[in-house]
Amino acid sequence: MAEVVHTPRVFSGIQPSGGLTLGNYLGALKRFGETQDQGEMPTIYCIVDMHAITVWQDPEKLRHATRALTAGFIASGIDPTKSILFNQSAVPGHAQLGWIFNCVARLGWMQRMTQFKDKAGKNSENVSLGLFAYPALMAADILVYHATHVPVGEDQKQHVELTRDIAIKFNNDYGTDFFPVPEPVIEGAATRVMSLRDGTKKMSKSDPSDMSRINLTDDADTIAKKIRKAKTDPEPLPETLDGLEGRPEARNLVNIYAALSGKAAAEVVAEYAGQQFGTFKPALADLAVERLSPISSEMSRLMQDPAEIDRILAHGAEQANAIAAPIVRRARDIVGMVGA
Ligand code: AQP
Repeated sequence: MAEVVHTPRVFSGIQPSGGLTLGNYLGALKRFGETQDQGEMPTIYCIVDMHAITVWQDPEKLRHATRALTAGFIASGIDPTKSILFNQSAVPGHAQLGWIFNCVARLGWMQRMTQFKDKAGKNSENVSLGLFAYPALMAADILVYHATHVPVGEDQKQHVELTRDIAIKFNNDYGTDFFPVPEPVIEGAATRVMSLRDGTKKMSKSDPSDMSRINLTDDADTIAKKIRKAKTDPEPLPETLDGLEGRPEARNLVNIYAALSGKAAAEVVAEYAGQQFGTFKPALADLAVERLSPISSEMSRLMQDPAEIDRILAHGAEQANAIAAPIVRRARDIVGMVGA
């Protein structure tokens, strides 16, 4: 069979499962905007509300978080006239293809997903079926647009790899090359931003401790306080990156500084070599406030007009659906389903 060359296209999403964190910004949003501005490939960005409800969400809070996340995308540089920006549940193709992929993915594959194990913990009998099936829906999110490039943080690498397995199995099972096999794009100095309280745990919007993360909506004083109280060790900063070996909290703060300043982590370490955290932390706090406060004020401005946010999402959903609908139609046809 001649190999089909798929047109490069970027897709990624974020869950409205809470407020945006510095981890979401550095691992995802900042890079989404840069990819859009490079203009090499069409960019499709999604607020994945169907993923959010895999764990209980208060309906009013979910509505608010969806709009706030949309404001966060725009405030971080995603321009709805350049990228398609919409919420997942407004485009039926995600659920339609998600079901087909539930029937392609194997139970054993899903059981190996570390994020499910982490989120379910000891309570795996009691979590939703949706949480278990999440990665198959994520595969549909990506492949319903024939996306070839998926910018994500390190924590989502395994799910994109599963998407590749699903695309390959679908193509093999049905003797086709209909679906592209997408690549995870994991780049930058902060592909895994860690909790400010525990350098071995990822910074997460659903962490019960607000002190563990910097929220994009935190004001300058809160950002400075969280950085000042961030866990570190008593050693000064080393001369080279090797000196951060076994010092996860110190490494995390250096990575955050590097990602926010656009410098390499090695440069940051060289600049602050021999200095104590009492000097480094205020410098990091100033940098974080400088970078994040314009985003936070733009988010508040946008949130004053929720109807405009809804219009942006509706327009994005229309554009997304125009790409997804023919792909779903063809996938259904390949599988043997009839009808419009
Ligand atoms: N700490 C992080 N460092 C770097 N990247 C991160 N991302 C999330 N946390 C970090 C990236 O942000 C994108 C959106 O993630 P998501 O909302 O879909 O789900 P998540 O990865 O599970 O993020 P959270 O904040 O931890 O959400 P909850 O707490 O609801 O599970 C992805 O590209 C992710 O890699």
